Amino acid sequence: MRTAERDKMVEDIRAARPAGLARAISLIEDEAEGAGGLLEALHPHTGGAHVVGITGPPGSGKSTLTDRIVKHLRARGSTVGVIAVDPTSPFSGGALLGDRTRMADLATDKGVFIRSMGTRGSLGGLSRAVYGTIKVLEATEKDYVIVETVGVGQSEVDIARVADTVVVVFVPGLGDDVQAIKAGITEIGDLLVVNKADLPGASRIESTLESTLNLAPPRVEPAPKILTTSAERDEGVVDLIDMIVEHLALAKTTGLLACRRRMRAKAEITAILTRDIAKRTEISLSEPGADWYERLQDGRTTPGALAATIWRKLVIEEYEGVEDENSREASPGDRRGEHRRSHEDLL
Ligand SMILES: Nc1nc2c(ncn2[C@@H]2O[C@H](COP(=O)(O)OP(=O)(O)OP(=O)(O)O)[C@@H](O)[C@H]2O)c(=O)[nH]1
Ligand SMILES: [Mg+2]
Repeated sequence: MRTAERDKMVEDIRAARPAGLARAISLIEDEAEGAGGLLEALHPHTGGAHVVGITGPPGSGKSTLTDRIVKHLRARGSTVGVIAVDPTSPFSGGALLGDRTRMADLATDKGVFIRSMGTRGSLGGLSRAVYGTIKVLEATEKDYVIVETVGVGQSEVDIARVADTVVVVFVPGLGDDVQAIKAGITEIGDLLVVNKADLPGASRIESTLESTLNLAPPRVEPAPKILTTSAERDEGVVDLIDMIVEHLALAKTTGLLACRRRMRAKAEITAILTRDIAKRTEISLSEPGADWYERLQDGRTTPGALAATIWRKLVIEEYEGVEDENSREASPGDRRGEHRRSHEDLL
């Protein structure tokens, strides 16, 4: 991607132009050429949003709750970005019809941007796309970025890595005990919401959560808070928002926020490296005529020696010309992007 093209994209994002935003997010999702450079260019404009993760079992009312939260936040004059992640969907780019329809009345509001995302490839790919999309939305100066993920195993943990505040949604009637304890969910949540409080069984799950928390080993972070909502009836939602705001304020003073942000940055750096190493390994080992397996078989090389060769190639071809932080100049250029292009020319 040329510098002028990238600058235009950054400008579109900064001005929150929906078409520009959608294009930038697609670029990031596809890990297309120029995506790395764009993220580098956006980096100085990030960090200003309160990132809220909302996770919980399928059908627990996360989207309904998010919709309500967005409306209340808009009424308060705040701007909001929403990333709805559906790990079961192979589609992306807003293909989740249910979420779209539900939030249709928000679609014309310029202070809101909603994006649905499927996983496509690996879970690692998903979190990379989510980090990138959060950055894009932060660069539009959204006050809040809400990341909604279905709680199926790893995604709950992943969300904890990206969010400043994690809301875990529970519902009556889904096998209360299993639900509460599963995946140590009470360990990752800052706020535990029992939604569908209009249905029978809500108070039972509330007390199950309380006793689970009482039995849980003490943690460094403040103990999660429990509250009930009925997203459908818009009950308890304002209290939830107040608690989300309160959580951030407390996290700022206690250093928890810095800790979460540090974790997010660390995961992002790891994701960049993991992707590049995997890519370089794939390229090296599938080169036409590559005889590494034969050499391995007859003892001329070892897996460790092959790994070292791949590592050197990575450093020379992928990162050559990318300044490390010691020699980096003040202006963040598109060296990564430029480099990627020359790297691709080599292939
Ligand atoms: N009775 C009741 N139903 C609710 C409430 N909140 C949501 N629902 C209903 O529960 C169903 C699922 O709601 P969603 O908001 O789509 O749930 P979700 O967690 O986003 O679902 P997935 O994204 O598919 O995991 C819908 O039919 C909602 O109308 C609530 O507070 N009470
Ligand atoms: Mg949903």
